[in-house]
Amino acid sequence: MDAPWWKSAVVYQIYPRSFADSNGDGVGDLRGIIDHLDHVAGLGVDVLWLSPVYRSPMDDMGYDISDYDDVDPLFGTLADLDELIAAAHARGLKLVMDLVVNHTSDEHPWFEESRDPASDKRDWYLWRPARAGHEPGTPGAEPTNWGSFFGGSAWQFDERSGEYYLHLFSRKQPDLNWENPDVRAAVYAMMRGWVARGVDGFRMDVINLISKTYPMTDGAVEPGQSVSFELEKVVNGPRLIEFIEEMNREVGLSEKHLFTVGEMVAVDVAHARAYTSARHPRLNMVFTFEHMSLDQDGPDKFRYRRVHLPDLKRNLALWQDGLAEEGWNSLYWDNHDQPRAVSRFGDDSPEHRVASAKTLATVLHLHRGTPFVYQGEELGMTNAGLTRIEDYRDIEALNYYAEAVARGADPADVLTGLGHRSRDNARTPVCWTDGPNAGFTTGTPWLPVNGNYREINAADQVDDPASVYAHYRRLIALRHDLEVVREGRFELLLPDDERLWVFTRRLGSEGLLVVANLTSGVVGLPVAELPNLDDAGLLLTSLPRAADDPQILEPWESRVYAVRF
Ligand code: TEU
Repeated sequence: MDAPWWKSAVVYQIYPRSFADSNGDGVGDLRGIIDHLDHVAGLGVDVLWLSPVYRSPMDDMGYDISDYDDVDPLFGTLADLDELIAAAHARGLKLVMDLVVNHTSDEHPWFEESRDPASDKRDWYLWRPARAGHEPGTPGAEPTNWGSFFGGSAWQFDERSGEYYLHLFSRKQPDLNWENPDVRAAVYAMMRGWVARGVDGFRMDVINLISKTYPMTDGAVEPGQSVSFELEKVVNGPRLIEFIEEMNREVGLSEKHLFTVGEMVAVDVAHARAYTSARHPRLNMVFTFEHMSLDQDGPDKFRYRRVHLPDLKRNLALWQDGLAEEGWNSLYWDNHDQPRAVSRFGDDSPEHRVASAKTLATVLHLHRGTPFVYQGEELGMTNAGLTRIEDYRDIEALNYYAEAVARGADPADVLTGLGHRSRDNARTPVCWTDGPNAGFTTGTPWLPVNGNYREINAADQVDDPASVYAHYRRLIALRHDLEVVREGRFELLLPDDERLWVFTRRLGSEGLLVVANLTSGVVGLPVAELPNLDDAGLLLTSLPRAADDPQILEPWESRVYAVRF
């Protein structure tokens, strides 16, 4: 049987708010995407994933949806979306929508009805009375001690009925009750509508939170915290697989060869194998967070430390091995929730920025799985460089700052943490040109344009064979051209080396050797420990020319060789 199409695909993520603004209101929109589609198609990617463009009060920048069937006027109209779908298809690109169905906005009509205890939608959300023996609405009366991902309790008191509703994210994102079959039917009907409109699949937001574990009970509280973040209480609930299979069947996801990636918090390799096994009609792949937490210093998300390279290499290798026989990996460094990889794992100084962006791309794209490229990553865009709290827009960052400062933290320290790890790092506008506002908007950008846009912009890179953009194009072409990139067995070499990232891919007697220097200094290659390089063919290098001495790697240099085993 032929491998499914998505196993050779590369996905490009668009965060519409920050991609390109066509009407001067400072916010990116659908027409802006249509205008810049050739930039994306030019990379050679196969799939576009659009972060949410549905109607939304934008409390969480569109991940709080008040109408699943319409486009928010900020982004344009349904007709614009139809045009984008057609324009993408005309270029051979598939288009995947974000599916945010763990929660809705509190301004969704379903929730507005649900607020009325007598309504037949009351049970569409998770309403609970106050903790026994407590006065409703008073501190400590929350039904459980769970914390929200965005700070504070995960329960919001509603005066009218004297009950609380669950919101694992902001209080404007109430969780849906997936136990209720009417909720599930409404979600599947909505999905079928989008498929009929021409979309080619879904990226499923926090999909492993939809099945809750009942009864809901208190979780463990870490020292220094007032609420519980015991994720096991809220992830991978007992009906998750049933719901995913039901969704697959009801929408025809597998049957229609649609693309599915499930974002999954706190998922391990064994879970991922079960969710993505080809033996069942579930999901094509999942996003894991494990490699994204290795540079977090302790339990506080905003405490950054430089990653220990062996940890990062080993984690990716663990997933490669774990899903080698069954299941499938997604591969990503950047998305709209993560700081920029070149700043966190690379070296974003002017001297090493280009080389480190290329080398991070090389190692990731030569793993087995489906690579995701987040807008601006293909240009080597860096962290935002925001230094004032007034410049942040993300609810997570703003809530964290307010809470930390109220607790007595030094505001300067808090800003340092946000500077490393906040989600706004990846949300600054795409830099298109070295002109005003980097060509993103003629108005005032909703989030400041990165100060280095004169050095890092698309106009400079698209036709420059030495650019980060050109390097991504070559990596994507290599995946399309070579079966060994798609299917070859992965083996990590020199796992303990703190400077080099070295691995092989192997398909029969054919193979690849990838060698990469993950430091800003020169490093010698321990050739005696590697496959024979004498008759190896150099397929790709991060340098503009072949190396003078093959046994030496320049700072952040990487090479891909064709080798025979
Ligand atoms: O993110 C889920 C998620 O858990 C994280 O990536 C989140 O950003 C982080 O844990 C907060 O500390 C998804 C979306 O990608 C994100 O943008 C949304 O805010 C979130 O779900 C809620 O819909």
